[in-house]
Amino acid sequence: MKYLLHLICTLLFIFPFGVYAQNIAEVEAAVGYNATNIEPRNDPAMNKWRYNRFGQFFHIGLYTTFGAEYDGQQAKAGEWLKSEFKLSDEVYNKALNEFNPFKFNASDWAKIDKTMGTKYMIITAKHHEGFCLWPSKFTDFTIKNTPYKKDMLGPLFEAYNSYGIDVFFYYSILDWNHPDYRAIISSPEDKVAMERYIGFVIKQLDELLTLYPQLTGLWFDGQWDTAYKSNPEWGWKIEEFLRKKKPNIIINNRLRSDVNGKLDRDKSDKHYGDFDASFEQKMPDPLTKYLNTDWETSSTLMNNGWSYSKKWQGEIKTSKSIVENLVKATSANGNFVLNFAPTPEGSISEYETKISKEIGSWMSKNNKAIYGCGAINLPKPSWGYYTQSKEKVYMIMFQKPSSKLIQLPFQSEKIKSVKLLNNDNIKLSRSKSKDGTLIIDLTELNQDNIANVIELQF
Ligand code: H79
Repeated sequence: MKYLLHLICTLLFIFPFGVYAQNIAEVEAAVGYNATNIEPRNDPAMNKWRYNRFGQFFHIGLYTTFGAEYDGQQAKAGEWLKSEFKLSDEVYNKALNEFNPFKFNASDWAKIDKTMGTKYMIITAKHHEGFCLWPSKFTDFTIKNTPYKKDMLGPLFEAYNSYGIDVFFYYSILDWNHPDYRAIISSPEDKVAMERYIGFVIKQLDELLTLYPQLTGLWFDGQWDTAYKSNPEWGWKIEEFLRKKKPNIIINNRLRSDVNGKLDRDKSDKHYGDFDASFEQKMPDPLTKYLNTDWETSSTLMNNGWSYSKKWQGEIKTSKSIVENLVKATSANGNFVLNFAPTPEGSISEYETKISKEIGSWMSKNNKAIYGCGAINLPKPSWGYYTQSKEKVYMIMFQKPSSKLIQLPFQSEKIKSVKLLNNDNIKLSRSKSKDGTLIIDLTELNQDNIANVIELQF
C-alpha cells in the first residue's frame, strides 16, 4: 500500500494535469509494477532492432585473465569464477594488475562482425564481478586502474556505427564488488545501503548515456537476488530514469520484477522492457509461443560459460548449427545473438574467426531470408524452415528432401518466381499439381554445407 501511494503521488507529480487521462493509465500500469509495453514498440529504433535479427555478444572482463581456471580447477562458467571458487576480493582483485587486452582493436572486431552479418553488438560494460570497461567516475574498480588504462567502450562506436552496426551495453545489477550491494536485506541498514547502490547504478547509467550518446540500448542481467527482486520500485525507478534521459533507448526485460517478485514477465505473461531476453541458451517452447512478442535468444559456442576459457568444454557448436538457430529464431519472430569470448590479449580466437567467416559466407548470399524477416503461418517443414518478408517467402533447407519433387502449400499461379539464392546458375524448374499448388524440381540442387535458400516471389 505504501508503494502504491508513493507511486501514485510520484506519477501525479511527474505528469502535469494537462495529460490527466494518460496519468490514469500510467498509474494503473504502475500498480503492481507490471509490464508497461503491452504492445510491441513501433518506432524507428525498435523497428531497426526487429529488422536486425542477428546480434553479437562479447564477454570480457577481469574473469578473462583467469581463462576459466583457478588453482588447476576448471570453472563451470568463466565469468562466474569468483563466485564458484569463493574467492575473496583480495585474491580476485589481483586480476586488475593482469588485465591488459593490448591487441584490442575496435575496427578489427567490427570487421569480423560486418563479415559475419551481425547488425548489433552487446558488450559487457559491467558483469557480476563489478569491473567496468570504461573509466567510471563512481568507482575505482575500472579499466583505468589496469595496465591497459584506456577506455574500451568509446572506440566501439565509430568502428561499429560506420558499418551500420548498433552498440548495446550489458550491465549487471548484481555486483560482487560494490560495498553497498546486498543480495538479501536483513536490517534497516542493509536497505539504506542497497538504496545507495541503486543511486550508484543510476549515476553509472547516466554517465554511460552521457559519455556515449550513440548507445542504442542496455541489456540488463543479474536482477534475481532477493533484495532487488522483492523491491520492484528500484527496477522501475532505473527504467523510468533511462526513458526520460533517452526516450528511444532499447531495454531488455531483465531489469525489473513485479510486486510478486516475478522476473522476466509479469503475471499476465507480458515481458518487462522492450523485448524478452530471457531465452538464454534456449528458445521459446513451443517455438511459436511468443510470435506477437519481441524476443531474443543468446547462445555460446562452448559449454563452460560466456567468457574466455583456456579449455573449451562440451560440444562446440558449428557454423551450421549457429545458422540453424538464427533461422529458427527468425522463423518465429525472434532475434539470435551469438557470444564470442575475447582472449586476455583482446583478440578474437581462431575458432571464432573461422566460424565468423563461415557464417558470413552463408549470410552474404542468403541474408535476404533473415533481415527484416519473420514467421509465416505454416507448420515447420521437414527440410528446414520458412521465413517471409513482404511479398517473399524463403525456404531454408538444412536437409535436402529425399524426393526430387516437392509440393508446396502455395497456389502456383500466385508465385511470380522461384529462385535459388546461393547459386544463380542453377535454375529450379517448377510445375503445378492437380490442385494447382506449386511443385519444385530439386534434381539440380546440391546440398549446401549449411543450407540452401529458395526464394518465392509472390
Ligand atoms: O552473462 C552471461 C551469464 O554469465 C549470465 N547471463 C549470460 C548472458 C548468467 N547469469 N546466470 N546465468 C547465466 C545462469 C546461472 C547459472 C548459475 Fe552457475 C548456476 C550460476 C551459479 C550456478 C553456471 C554454473 C555458472 C556457475 C555455475
